[in-house]
Amino acid sequence: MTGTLSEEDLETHFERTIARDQRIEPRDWVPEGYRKTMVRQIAQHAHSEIIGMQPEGAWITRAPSLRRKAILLAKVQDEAGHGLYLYSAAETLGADRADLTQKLIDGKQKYSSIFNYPTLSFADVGVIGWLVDGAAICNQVPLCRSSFGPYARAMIRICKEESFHQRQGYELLMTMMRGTPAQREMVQDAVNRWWWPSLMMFGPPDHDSPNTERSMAWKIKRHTNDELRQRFVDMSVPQAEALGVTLPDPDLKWNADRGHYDFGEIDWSELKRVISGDGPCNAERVERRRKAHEDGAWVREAAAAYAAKRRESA
Ligand code: BYC
Repeated sequence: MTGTLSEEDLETHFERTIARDQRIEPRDWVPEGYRKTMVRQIAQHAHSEIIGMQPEGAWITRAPSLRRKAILLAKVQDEAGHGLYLYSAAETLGADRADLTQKLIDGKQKYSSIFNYPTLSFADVGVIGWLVDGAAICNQVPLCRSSFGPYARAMIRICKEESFHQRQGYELLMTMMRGTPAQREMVQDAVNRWWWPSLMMFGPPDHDSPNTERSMAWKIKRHTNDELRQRFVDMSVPQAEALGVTLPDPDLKWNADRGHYDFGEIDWSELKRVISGDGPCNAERVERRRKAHEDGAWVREAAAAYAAKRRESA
């Protein structure tokens, strides 16, 4: 079918599909720029889910009760599942999973800046659930309407699981806030450390975001980085009040004219530093991923050998 159509016809068909708000599917012709952008975003997202297992995974052996351990194990396993759906979505665009993993390990592809910060106390597990998963939901709910079908569908399931993650984090923090003064201090300290990095998860400000315009035109992104960041701030302030913690921003205040909370200037040089590999835990995170990949080589080889044997005997 595509063989009989010119590149121009294919391009027109693609643009019309986007304009009608219909989904692009793996069988459809797409411009090379769209394919590259989608692979870039999906791969970064998949890498974030996989690397994102590390900061919380570090607390599985130190969880304070069997209940907390079971919850944390389930959550970290969910993140692995999200990574796997996303790598599968990238494969529908012709990307190769082994190649993507290699690019992550070689520092040629990015993952979310947020996972380059250390988890210093168990309160961090709660704050990651509340703020980091909360920011992820804010960013990802609109991606359920993203123009690329396999990505949008993966997002629906991921968002459902992220909602559970966010609630478990908030419930953990509520419990700690009802505890001793030392526990309340731990929560406040974790909020102080994670608030600003959570705002950075939404990416650079719109005037410094080279990909937004194109991705919005292709309906990959439905909102700009700043729009989603504002939504997250507006959502988080009443949640912080209900929890009884202070968000570490003296400029945070309701602006009746805008109908939004104003907030302080984000340290964009920190985001740049962390993205470029120089955050507090970048080297450790990538090294751990490299080792896990190498240690798992025998499993991949065994699975491939078994599949080949099955094919031969079929
Ligand atoms: N960190 O032009 P821009 C989770 C990069 S995991 C690192 O605005 P775009 C969870 C950006 O990629 C959820 N890099 O880009 C897991 C671009 O670089 P390149 C993770 C960042 O794509 C475990 C450059 O900066 N979520 O929830 O239009 C436990 C310029 O940016 C960051 C996703 O992956 C950053 N924060 O917009 C718990 C969401 N920000 O590639 C929880 C999917 C920007 O041009 N991704 N960069 O070299 C997106 O929605 C978009 O890609 C972004 C960036 C909003 C992140």
